[in-house]
Amino acid sequence: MTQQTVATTPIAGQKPGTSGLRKKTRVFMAPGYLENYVQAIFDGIGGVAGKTLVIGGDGRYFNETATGTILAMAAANGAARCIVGQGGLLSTPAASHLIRTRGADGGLILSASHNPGGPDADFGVKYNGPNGGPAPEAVTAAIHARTLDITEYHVFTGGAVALDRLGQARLGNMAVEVVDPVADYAALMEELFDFEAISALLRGGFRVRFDAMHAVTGPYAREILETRLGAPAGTVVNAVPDPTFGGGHPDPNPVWAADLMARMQAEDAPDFGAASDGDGDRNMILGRNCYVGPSDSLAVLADRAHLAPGYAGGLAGVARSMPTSAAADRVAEARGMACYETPTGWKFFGNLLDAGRVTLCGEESAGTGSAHVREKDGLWAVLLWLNILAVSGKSVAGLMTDHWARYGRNYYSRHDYEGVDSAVAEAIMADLEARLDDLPGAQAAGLTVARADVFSYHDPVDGSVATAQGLRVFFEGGARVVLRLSGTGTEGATLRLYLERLETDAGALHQDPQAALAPVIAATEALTGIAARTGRRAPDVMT
Ligand code: VG1
Ligand code: CO
Repeated sequence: MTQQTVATTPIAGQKPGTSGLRKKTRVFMAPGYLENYVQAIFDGIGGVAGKTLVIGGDGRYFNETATGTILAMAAANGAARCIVGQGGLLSTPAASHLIRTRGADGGLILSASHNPGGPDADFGVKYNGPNGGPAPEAVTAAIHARTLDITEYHVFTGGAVALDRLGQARLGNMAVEVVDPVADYAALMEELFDFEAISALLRGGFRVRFDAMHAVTGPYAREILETRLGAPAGTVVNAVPDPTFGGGHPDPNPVWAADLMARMQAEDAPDFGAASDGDGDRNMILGRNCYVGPSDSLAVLADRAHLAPGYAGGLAGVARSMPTSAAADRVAEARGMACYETPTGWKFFGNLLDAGRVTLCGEESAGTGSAHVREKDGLWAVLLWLNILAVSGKSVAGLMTDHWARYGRNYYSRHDYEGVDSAVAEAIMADLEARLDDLPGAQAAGLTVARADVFSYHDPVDGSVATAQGLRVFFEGGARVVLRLSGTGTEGATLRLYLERLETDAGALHQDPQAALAPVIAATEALTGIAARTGRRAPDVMT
């Protein structure tokens, strides 16, 4: 017997969140747990018999073992072929590209993204469909439904594939192709960007520091920035994927990339700094003494993407998640482009991209991407920035100053309260939601509420509706706050506040965002009592 069918029973809590299923690594490692969920995915998508799947992950602890298990299960479930990154590695955008370019039926990506890795940290599994994008809501609902009535899973036991060896192999009747995780992705980047211009910039002494945060983008950034574009060796730091990401959070924000932040403020700071997350889909952009907020980054890229060859024909439109600032909307309006507002999570951009309605998408959570794949893409954003800097001849700070002078500045910050008692977090949300209809006209710390609602999204392409996507309070004068609970955490609840205020007075464009947002922050506290109810004096993370 080279194949086993193992009896299993539904396991509580296998409900995919914003981006696949995330749990503590030890939960995934418990006997039969990963298998139970992977079989639910296979069953939920109508089986994998005869199908081609792409498989890979961000290199975190348990990645390689899980890759082997998934291959064995794909073989036992009759898949025709699996394309897997060498060593089980694939960044999320590279996996998306491989699904598309190889015409695969879908893929499984092993990652908990920016969450830490290790036996006591986090692991995750997400399923992407044939367009290369995260499974839409209807598919995750089918997968979840299957987790509730699953009775058995199938696994091939007649051998394993050496994941370190490039080339063709077999697992029972299934073909396995172990590919270089970087090659196809790097070729795509060469098509989209002006490598000659970027290379001339880098050889001309423009200094870059890219922090891969011990995660999956190390090999990608080394190949593209150092080998193909000629940046000096050492431009990419923390470049070797490590199962525990060096013990840190591979989260490109000012808190977790503090070392890069400090270097970009030093006297001999490089001209450009960037970082990416665990699975390579997020990005942080920095200039000397200049942090570019993700919402602003989306707006600048939307304004100037045409400077890169892949976007020379202009953009069909731009989409942003609802909590992302409206900076991109102002660019879209000025340039006569379509503009869409979607719920949090990349899956909601898929239909707009597939229908050709938008070319660029972004989220305030450090995600930017385009129609080149169906995921957000950290290195892509870095290369588009470098392309724009090379062609415009400006500094990062210079581009931001120009941008705000032209469009005004959407002061923006996200405040996260992490590991909050779930009941407390849910009560804060429920209490505010119950009062939304009464809020218009109410005073809060000197601001007046103009309107308040629960965001729901009507997909203009397939007509599907997503409800309960966050609470919004708009104030007179244009400021707003959004509240929502995270769908990617593994412990307690994470309460997110998204704060925004537009400033068009040229004399007031260079304040610290926290100071500029102080009235909105005070009004939010007055409306919700978060500090008192959580016992926290300040948010855990401010971006
Ligand atoms: C977070 C972000 C969201 C992002 C998601 C997945 O979700 O807010 O914008 O799409 O992570 O990103 P939540 O539900 O925790 O707010 V990644 O880089 O984790 O795939
Ligand atoms: Co990620």
